[in-house]
Amino acid sequence: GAEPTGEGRTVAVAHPNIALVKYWGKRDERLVLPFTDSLSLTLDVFPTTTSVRLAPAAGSDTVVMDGAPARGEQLRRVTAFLDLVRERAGRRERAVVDTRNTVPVGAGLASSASGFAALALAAAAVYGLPTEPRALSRLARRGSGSAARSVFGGFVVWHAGPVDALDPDAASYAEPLGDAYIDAALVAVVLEAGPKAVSSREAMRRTVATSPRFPEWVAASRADLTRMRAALRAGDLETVGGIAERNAIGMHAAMEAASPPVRYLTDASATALGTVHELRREGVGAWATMDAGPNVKVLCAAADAERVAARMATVPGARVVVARRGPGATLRTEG
Ligand code: 2P0
Repeated sequence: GAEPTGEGRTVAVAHPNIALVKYWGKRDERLVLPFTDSLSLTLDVFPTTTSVRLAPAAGSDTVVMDGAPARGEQLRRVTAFLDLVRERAGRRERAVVDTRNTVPVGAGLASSASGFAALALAAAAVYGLPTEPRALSRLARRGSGSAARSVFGGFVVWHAGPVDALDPDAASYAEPLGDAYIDAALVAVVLEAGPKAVSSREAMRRTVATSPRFPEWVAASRADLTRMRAALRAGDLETVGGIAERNAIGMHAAMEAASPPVRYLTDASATALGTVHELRREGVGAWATMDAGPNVKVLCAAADAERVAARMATVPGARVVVARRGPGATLRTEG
């Protein structure tokens, strides 16, 4: 484990990631095991900074999120995660967690990915669990699936692991792609910063249980992953972008076919998508991806980022943020 910093606090920083081949649907809810492998890019914007310190005299955990006490489902998820860490570490002390996001929580900009990656690292360090990246990725996965990927920087693949694995928990982890030869940017088009109506957890559950399009989504996703890995190796941004855009549309089609339907995309999202298509018609390499919210992220070459951002800023109500390849989760040494 790492040395605690400051007043017995350990501080970790992690960044969000955006999937180019999406994770949508769990085959095991308790262990957070997905149906499919997914592939993402960790960003250099919107970090989450989380400090954890032990509170041996306390009877319960204290969780502060962006300066206010966490409650309800958020508090329950953090406490459940800390219970798992304590169980593995054979420890009983409660903790004080203070977490600060720089992105609106619950708005489809992956705050749970950066959040649980940072919490996993800080908590593992404080309670004396291994902080080696693969173990950390597996641990972060239990907090939130996409957090398994934010442990690493750059392009990352999260393995679902074989369905018949003897130890499925050990077989599902993320790792960085050492052979992705693309200098990409992601232009985040923030259309709405409010919390979402349906959590991605619930939306996934509903899609798996009721969408007749879920099986075709799983099959398409497998093919997308194989082809995308080859395109990343070949440095072929056009193929990467085309796969990413179709993969995202396929995920949204699967959830819109659920009952009741899950619809995250709005008229503003459609307008932003139209602008991306316009850019392509003009010969600019730009491809859209959308997650569990109305915001649109535009993949392009790093060299085109400012041009793409300027055009996306013409979408009414849009706030645009340019992101590039970001780092994995790190412990911050203070002072
Ligand atoms: C992804 N998303 O691959 C997909 C695409 C949103 C759309 O992972 O239930 O917060 O905590 O495992 O990771 C968002 O869901 O879900 C997500 P849980 P998570 O990025």
